[in-house]
Amino acid sequence: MKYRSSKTMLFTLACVMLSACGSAQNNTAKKTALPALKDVFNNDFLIGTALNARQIEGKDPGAAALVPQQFNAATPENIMKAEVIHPAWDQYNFELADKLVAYGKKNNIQINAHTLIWHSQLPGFVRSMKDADSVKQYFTNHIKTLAGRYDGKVLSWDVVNEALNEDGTMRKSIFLDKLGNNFVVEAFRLAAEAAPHTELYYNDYNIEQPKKRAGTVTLVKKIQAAGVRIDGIGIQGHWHLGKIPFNDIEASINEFAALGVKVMFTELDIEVLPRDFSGADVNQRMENNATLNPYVKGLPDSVQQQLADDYGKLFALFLKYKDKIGRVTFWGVNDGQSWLNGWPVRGRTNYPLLFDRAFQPKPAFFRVVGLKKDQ
Ligand code: 9MR
Repeated sequence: MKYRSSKTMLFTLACVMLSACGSAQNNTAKKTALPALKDVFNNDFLIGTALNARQIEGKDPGAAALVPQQFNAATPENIMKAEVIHPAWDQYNFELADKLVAYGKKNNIQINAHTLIWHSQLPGFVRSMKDADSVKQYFTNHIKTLAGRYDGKVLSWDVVNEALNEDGTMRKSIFLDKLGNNFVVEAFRLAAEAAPHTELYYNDYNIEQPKKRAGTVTLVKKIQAAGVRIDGIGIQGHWHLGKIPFNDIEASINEFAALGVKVMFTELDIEVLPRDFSGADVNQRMENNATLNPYVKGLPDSVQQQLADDYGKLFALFLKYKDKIGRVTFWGVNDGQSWLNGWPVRGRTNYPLLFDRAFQPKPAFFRVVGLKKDQ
């Protein structure tokens, strides 16, 4: 279903926001009137969302209704990270990941599994390892077990997440320390062996920035030179209102695609609150104070419009390069569940996504959908 006229758009917006479509009959009309992102961009790229544990367990009714209507891809926000899915040497918690796979199958939602090898959110037994042999054994078991179990059941894996520093050099981590520079190549080699039917991606934030972009190109070339398969690069896309690096994003799409891999936007959100650094390093934090949390009572219209402008320009760029882009995934279903309410300052009220806290579409949603109007 395509979004056709601005009149219809305004009507839907009014209906949705003022709840003027209150009757049961009109509720059905409201649902069918709202365009679905996955349909609007059907010929362009997959449209994904991150799902938290409650949503995967079916305990979030708003998400249960909205997600299958709007999205055809999903990434588990936390439940497939090592700390959760592999908490002890011989213990795996597959339950929620299995549920997610079943949910995807039932609702025609492709799953991007996140993530096999990441320096962060490691279980205690790994963090305390001292000798290289134990780390190597853990690394091999972890990748083989998870990539093998979900092969053919998930579309893709973020095989390695955030292995680079801002200057493009390799980030310090237990893997770099104990396994050496080649650990990324080895991770992809093991994943490719265990999951021949799954696409394999490198995923990181700020890799559209020139130095980190160059580091990514070097890393991917190294994997390819070793004769190991890599299918895609995920640009996370944690950006800030009014500061989206459009030129760098465009250059990155071209440079990454020239490596013969697909480009994905994997964790998209646009932060509207003040912050004095960019990126998504979960270890970076800022002190809380009232000036850092200005929109507790709601987002001013001017900011709402700027968010719509930024999202509109971003999706226009994505559409320009739709042949090179496989998927665009938002990091969360609605504003209320976004990680940006708790980071880098705890307890803020943030508005980074296309759906508000009541799962209603924001002006940014209509701007994005409107790009395809009459096409
Ligand atoms: O959104 C995730 C949040 O709930 C976790 O507390 C956090 C800490 O690990 O991770 C967040 O997701 C991160 C993702 O896995 C990797 N890129 C940065 C994301 C935002 O921090």
